[in-house]
Amino acid sequence: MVSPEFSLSQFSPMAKPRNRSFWCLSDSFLYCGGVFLAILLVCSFWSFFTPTLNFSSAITDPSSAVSCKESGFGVNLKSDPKDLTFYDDPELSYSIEKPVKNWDEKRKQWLNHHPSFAAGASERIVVVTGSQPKPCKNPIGDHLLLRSFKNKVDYCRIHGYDIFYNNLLLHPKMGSYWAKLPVVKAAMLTHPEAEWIWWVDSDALFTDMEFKLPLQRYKNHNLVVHGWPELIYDKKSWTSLNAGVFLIRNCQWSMDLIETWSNMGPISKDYKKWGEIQRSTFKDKLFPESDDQTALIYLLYKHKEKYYDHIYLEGEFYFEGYWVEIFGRYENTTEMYLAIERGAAELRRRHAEKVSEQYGAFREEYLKSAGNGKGSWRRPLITHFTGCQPCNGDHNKMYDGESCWNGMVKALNFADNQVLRKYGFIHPDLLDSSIVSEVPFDYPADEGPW
Ligand SMILES: *[C@@H]1O[C@H](CO)[C@@H](O)[C@H](O)[C@H]1NC(C)=O
Ligand SMILES: [Mn+2]
Repeated sequence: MVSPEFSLSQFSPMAKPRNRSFWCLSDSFLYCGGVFLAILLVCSFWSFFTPTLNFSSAITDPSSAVSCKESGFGVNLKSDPKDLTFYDDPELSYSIEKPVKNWDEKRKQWLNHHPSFAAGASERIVVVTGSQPKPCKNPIGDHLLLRSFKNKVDYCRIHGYDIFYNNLLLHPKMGSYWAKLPVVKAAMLTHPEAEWIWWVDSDALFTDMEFKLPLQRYKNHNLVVHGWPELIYDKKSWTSLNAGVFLIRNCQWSMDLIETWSNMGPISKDYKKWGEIQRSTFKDKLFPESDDQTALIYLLYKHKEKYYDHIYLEGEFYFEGYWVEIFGRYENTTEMYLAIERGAAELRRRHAEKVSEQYGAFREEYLKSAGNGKGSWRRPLITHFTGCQPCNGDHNKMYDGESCWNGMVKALNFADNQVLRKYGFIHPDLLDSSIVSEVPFDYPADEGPW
């Protein structure tokens, strides 16, 4: 079968103006987050110098009593008070077939009982990804999936995000491209501490390990996808957005969306009818079955007044990018970044991996002329190997297999180089994964702070 993610057109990036606002939970924690950040800064500062201090006794407000010793990254991993929460409700179900109601209140209540998590909740992201339950048919498929998962783990470690890998069908009927919806819903319930769930397909690879999502830009929206309004409303194309990578806010609006969205899938008695409706609305759709991507486009197209203001169609950078227009540029981008570094000692300076984001921020200064998206020499945040099907190997016939597999290897090594250099090594050849060389120390003494 032709991949439903197969995408020919990734047209000119264009941002849409936005004005209306919709809130779930996010900002109620901002103030609290600020206070907590201050406490945590003090906390880590003090624990460094006076490791024996019992910090909780120094705080008068009991709700903010955080013990440095009991916390991991400032959150208390040991405390789960006896107060009842939604988890104690026998009626609550994780199943895609049972809607969740009043989720905003339930989540808020849980956070009230877990103040160390409430702090910073608005910026917290859990990345969710996965693959099929069985071994891959493609002989190199499992190796590619392993490296693809390592790529995501690397990105998450650098940015302090949690990650969940699913390799089961949580609903037997929700297979292939529909499988993510039950997982995303379950992850929302499992991670009330996270404001966002970031679904990333297994064939999508992070290729800018420093880039951080501009969450501020999405503060009035609940779903972020790579897409273009004119392709939805004028061209009526089933590739007007890509559903292989999306950021979804952990709130009731999203619960409702997932319910409506999955009811166009195989769990619906009208599954067949939805396929026909999709094909008659979006004429370039290649296959008869209803798919998740066209279903989402359909909601935006048919119920614009209901959805458009809440869904951010990110077109300003490669929120995910079509690999065919990207993979020939990795060498050029590498050269351009090296040229920048030759003139900027602060970027070449060796540093701990934990502070990588600071170097990403330094680098922004030099990337102003790089452009964004198609034709840009900026590293693309995500390169998406749509149509390559790395696991089963049934790549779309319009690509030859070699370009798919070589493209993935290049992308993986391109990304790995950004990580590996912090460990002192680098792949000199993007197509040769097994060879590494040591990164020379070239931070000139006369440019250094000493
Ligand atoms: C990389 O490509 C850009 C055009 O996008 C070009 O201006 C630049 O000279 C190229 N750099 C190298 C090192 O090839
Ligand atoms: Mn995909």
